[in-house]
Amino acid sequence: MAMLEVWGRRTSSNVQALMWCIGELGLPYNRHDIGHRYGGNETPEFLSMNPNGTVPVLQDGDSGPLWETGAILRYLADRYGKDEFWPKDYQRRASVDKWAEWSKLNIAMAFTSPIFWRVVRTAPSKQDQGAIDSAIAHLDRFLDIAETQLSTQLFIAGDTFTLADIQFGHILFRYFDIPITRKERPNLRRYYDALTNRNAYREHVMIEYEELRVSH
Ligand SMILES: N[C@@H](CCC(=O)N[C@@H](CS)C(=O)NCC(=O)O)C(=O)O
Repeated sequence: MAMLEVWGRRTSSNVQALMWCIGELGLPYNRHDIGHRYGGNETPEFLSMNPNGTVPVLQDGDSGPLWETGAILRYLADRYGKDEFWPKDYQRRASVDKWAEWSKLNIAMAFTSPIFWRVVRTAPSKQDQGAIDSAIAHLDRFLDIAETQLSTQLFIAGDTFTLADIQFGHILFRYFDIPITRKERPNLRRYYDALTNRNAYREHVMIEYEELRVSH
């Protein structure tokens, strides 16, 4: 098996989703620090791999470079995932994919810029508490759906750990770590606590983010 090449800093939430997936699948990789304080994502070489200038980018052997985290995760799952992680049966797979897509759009994207950026990556003097509160209310609606889902099953798409858990769970470390108002959700908390016992989650997601903080 070829070594996966990954471009992207470990503090990027999208890189974290990818690295967590790589860790869960037990794949060999070589990661290059790119983006934010490391720069390197606007060079002609990098832009020729990803014209968006964003991380992560993945290259697997002599395949072309891949970007868009959701597409990369599906590629890895198709190629290396076991059936319980990413079912071969197209209907079961679509059911997992439904929750993966839902998580990316309604959980990860509703958390990272609207909440995490406003709380951690904005100077306290410039923070807009009204905007933060509205973003939390928006996310809450979807976390309530997850809470209901997790009240009858162990993971977000069923009783086994799937690709949907990567898309759903990768922002939960930051969600539970930053100083925001959180509704009591015992099933979500139980789910998150279980994630924190997974080695790949601890290694690739539970990463200190002080270097991203804007303090003034
Ligand atoms: N839709 C893209 C978004 C990629 C993205 O915005 N990546 C951020 C990090 S999470 C980035 O490259 N930021 C610029 C930087 O790190 O310098 C994906 O899901 O991969």
